[in-house]
Amino acid sequence: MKLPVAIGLVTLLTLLMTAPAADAASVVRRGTAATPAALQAAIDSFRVDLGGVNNGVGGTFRSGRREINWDGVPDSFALPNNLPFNFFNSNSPRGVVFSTLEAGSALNQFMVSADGDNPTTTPVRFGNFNASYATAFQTFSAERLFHLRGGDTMILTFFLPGTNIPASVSGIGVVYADVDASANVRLICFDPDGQRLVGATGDVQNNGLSFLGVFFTSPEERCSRVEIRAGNVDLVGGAADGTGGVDVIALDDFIYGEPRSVDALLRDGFE
Ligand SMILES: [Ca+2]
Ligand SMILES: [Ca+2]
Ligand SMILES: [Ca+2]
Repeated sequence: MKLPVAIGLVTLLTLLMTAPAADAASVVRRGTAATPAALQAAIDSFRVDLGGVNNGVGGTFRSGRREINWDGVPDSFALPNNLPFNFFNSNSPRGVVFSTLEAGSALNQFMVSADGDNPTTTPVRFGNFNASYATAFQTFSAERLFHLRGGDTMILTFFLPGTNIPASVSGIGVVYADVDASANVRLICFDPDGQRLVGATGDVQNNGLSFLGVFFTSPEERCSRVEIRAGNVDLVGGAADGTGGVDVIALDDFIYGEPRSVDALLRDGFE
């Protein structure tokens, strides 16, 4: 009668040894601030977490990071116009492509807020949807913000910049504007096999800025797909923030590790 127990124990040990170590090597960083200047230290610290330098636009590198602050997007791709889903792998290649979870008329549609001297005099900081948004939202980097159309959750997938070769990153951090409830800000990273590696919620800062970042300390854990939640309503609907449980949240700077292909990682021995 002892044999089945022994086999069961061996099976259990085998399962424990082979089961994926969820979140084992992930680190979550959070920060909040009433002003952009007060958030700077958290941003700089995350840049150090990722290591290397900002690799800018195009090319491919063994280390470093990419950043998107939306501020260089031309008026023609900012509100009232849409931002193409592949703008940051085509127009300005930084190895990331956007998609949405929600079906319908706004599927895979994205928008960058208007700047102060745009040709259609569209209000800044999404004030075109509801005048109160321009007060609730401030920028970390002036003067554009970002959000998807028709929903609160979007997906990022990574490629070698300017190509269709799938890639993964060592981590990602996002700046959020006007987080009123922690559950309305969320980052989830999935590995190239579609397995969820880590999920995290953000910190509240009404009318201010919140930072939420995740990165992996093990070079064998890589994030190829990121799910980002920002708010609990459709920004386009114009619902007033703070009334009836409505929490609109805008996105500012994205900071993520250099997108690298599986082949490149194998070649480098996961360096
Ligand atoms: Ca910005
Ligand atoms: Ca608010
Ligand atoms: Ca809000």
